[in-house]
Amino acid sequence: MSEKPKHDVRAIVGHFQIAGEFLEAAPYGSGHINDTYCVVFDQGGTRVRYIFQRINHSIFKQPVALMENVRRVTAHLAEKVAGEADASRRVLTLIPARSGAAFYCDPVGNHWRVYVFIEAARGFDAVESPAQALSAARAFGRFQKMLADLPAPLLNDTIPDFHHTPKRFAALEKAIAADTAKRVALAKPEIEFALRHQAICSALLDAKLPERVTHNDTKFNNVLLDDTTGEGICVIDLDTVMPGLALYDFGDMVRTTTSPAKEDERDLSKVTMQFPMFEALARGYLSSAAEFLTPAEKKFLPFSGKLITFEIGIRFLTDFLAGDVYFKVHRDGHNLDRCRTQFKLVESIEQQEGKMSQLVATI
Ligand code: ADP
Ligand code: GN1
Ligand code: MG
Repeated sequence: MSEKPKHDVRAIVGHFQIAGEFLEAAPYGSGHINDTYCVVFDQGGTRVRYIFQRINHSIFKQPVALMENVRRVTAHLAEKVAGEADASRRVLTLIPARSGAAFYCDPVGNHWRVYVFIEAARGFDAVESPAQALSAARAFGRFQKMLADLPAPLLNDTIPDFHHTPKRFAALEKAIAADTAKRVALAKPEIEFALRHQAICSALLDAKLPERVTHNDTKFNNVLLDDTTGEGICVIDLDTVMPGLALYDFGDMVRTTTSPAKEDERDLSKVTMQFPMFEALARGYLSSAAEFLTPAEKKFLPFSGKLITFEIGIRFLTDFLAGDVYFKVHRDGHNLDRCRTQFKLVESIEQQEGKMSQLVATI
């Protein structure tokens, strides 16, 4: 806990219904969007940790509507897991603000929320074994299953057209034309790769698949794995839970949970779609989701991996060209490095897509 907090978290803590004395706060995790802090309290002589988050409101334009989603989703999931062993580690628990609301809005307009810290579990930035892939996919499939009967109304769209790949492509074309940061010349091969793949963008939308409640950001580090059992104990990062396609979630699992390399790896020889990881993902996901998926959804599982990897690749490229305005970056060229790993992975999936489809047909 050495890094200096960007915000005065000490000034925020008193606005939440937390007992005990504030001890310390430090930036936490490796998310690209929100500002996350681990905050420690002394409660009757025991150190108790909480997760404090400042919602990035330049990305999530309606934090109040977002928190309404999070409140409904966490309450629904809590009902589903009630009575199970370890229930309080299986779903995020919001700590209410002193006002009773699910968040606190500070004097400068930042929206803060607090979660119970899920102890004895952790997220990983890169997958290490097929057993981990299986656990993660099973947890995300179960997450979709538990939310299938979320009572009406529909959840709010926290980012409209989040996985509308053709619109993401149009945004890339606009960024190329504008060349705001004068970086187009630095990304010629990547731009050519993107243009060559435009034809795949609309395939999932054209397939007229059913809309469901989906997570939409099923990156491997958005599920916490139990330290002892390895089970995918808790799905986190609920900001983008909203109506979507089941395949957006499976696709992002393939993107983040098949390559041994981190998302920003510079040595592209390390980036590859490992077939045993894909097999574990497909088996894990189908162990929870087979009962509600349609045959068409199942058929598109391998393709969704290629498409979502391509989609996030063009988002990184767009952000690089726009001057790094969306994703947090920690070095020069960070978004371009991330784009390169995505496109390398797309190629690797392309080479194995036939085999991946054959496998899925046997499960
Ligand atoms: P972002 O949207 O920026 O990715 P996340 O909600 O994923 O933010 O949180 C960032 C990191 O904080 C996660 O990757 C995870 O390591 C950690 N984290 C988030 N919520 C919890 C929690 N309730 N318990 C323990 N760790 C958490
Ligand atoms: C962001 O919040 P985080 O870091 O889990 C992004 C995802 C991208 C991902 C790429 C709201 O996810 O869409 O796939 O980075 N979240 C948002 O790593 O844009
Ligand atoms: Mg996250």
